[in-house]
Amino acid sequence: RDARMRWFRDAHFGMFVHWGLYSAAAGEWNGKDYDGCVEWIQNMANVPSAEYAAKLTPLFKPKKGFAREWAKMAKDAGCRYVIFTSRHHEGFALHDSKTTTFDGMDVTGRDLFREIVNALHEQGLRIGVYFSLLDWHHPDAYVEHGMPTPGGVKNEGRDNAKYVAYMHQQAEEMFSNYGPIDVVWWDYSSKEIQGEKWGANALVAMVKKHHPNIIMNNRLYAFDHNSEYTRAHGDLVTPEQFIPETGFKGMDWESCMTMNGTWGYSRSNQKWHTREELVRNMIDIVSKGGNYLLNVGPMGDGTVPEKSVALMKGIGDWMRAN
Ligand code: FUL
Repeated sequence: RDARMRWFRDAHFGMFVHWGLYSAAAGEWNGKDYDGCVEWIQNMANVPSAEYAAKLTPLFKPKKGFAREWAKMAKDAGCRYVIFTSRHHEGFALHDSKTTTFDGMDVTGRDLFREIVNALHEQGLRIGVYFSLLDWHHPDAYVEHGMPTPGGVKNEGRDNAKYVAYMHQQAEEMFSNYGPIDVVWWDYSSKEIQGEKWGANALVAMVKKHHPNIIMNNRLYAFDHNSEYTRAHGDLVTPEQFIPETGFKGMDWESCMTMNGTWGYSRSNQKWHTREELVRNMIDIVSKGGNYLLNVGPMGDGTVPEKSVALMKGIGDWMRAN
């Protein structure tokens, strides 16, 4: 494990990217504004998947070279790795999938996953794939036990095994067709739905077959940072929007945090942290042995908001000066 974790422990700083169809909604649905965490807009506005897809797919128009901009920005800021949302809870997958037409290739005519991976490789960055276990699009995905139900769908008649097979197939496409991948960031399990409900052992075996040295977060088997169960299964504890008092004994960890109040792009959310705050977070995290995974939420066309670009640049300047 030590050898496998070495690059990650030396990395200190990574960039998180939340980008999907929700980016094109920009935090607004039918004139109503949903302030924070707007990658959840389908859920918050309670939109059935068909309506969601019909409205957003025409608005989701990635500009040429968007991924190169991300990669260059991350590199200049001093990041060693980038983790991007290959599919978030909405279920829209960025790659070219044979399992569905709800994917990058069918919607935009481009393999967006490949564009991103290639751009990161060109900059010599390590690559992490965020992969949502939840899926608000697939008609058989589990929605009970406190899991969100956009559109008010019920679990009756849903065949979770069918969904799990589909989800595994999508994961295998991503982990077998795109060259080296360094981190897999599952998201997420609840108390009721975790581990084998996702077919976790087979999923992990598949990923490790393709990438024996991959680093895996703790959200597939559980979400409880302190449980033995979590610790036995993941390489990585993932405190979200906080910095632990003392780190996590015996585990590597990574604090993921936003620059404003949302992961996905919002036109209206302007509650930005200052560069000073972000630099202090970095110092705090790194001094306790963790990594700082700082998020940007590009717009529907892939453009990173100006304010985020400026903050990333500010961190890069600080990194070079220190
Ligand atoms: C959570 C997700 O539900 C959020 O939307 C976001 O992706 C965050 C990093 O993880 O579990």
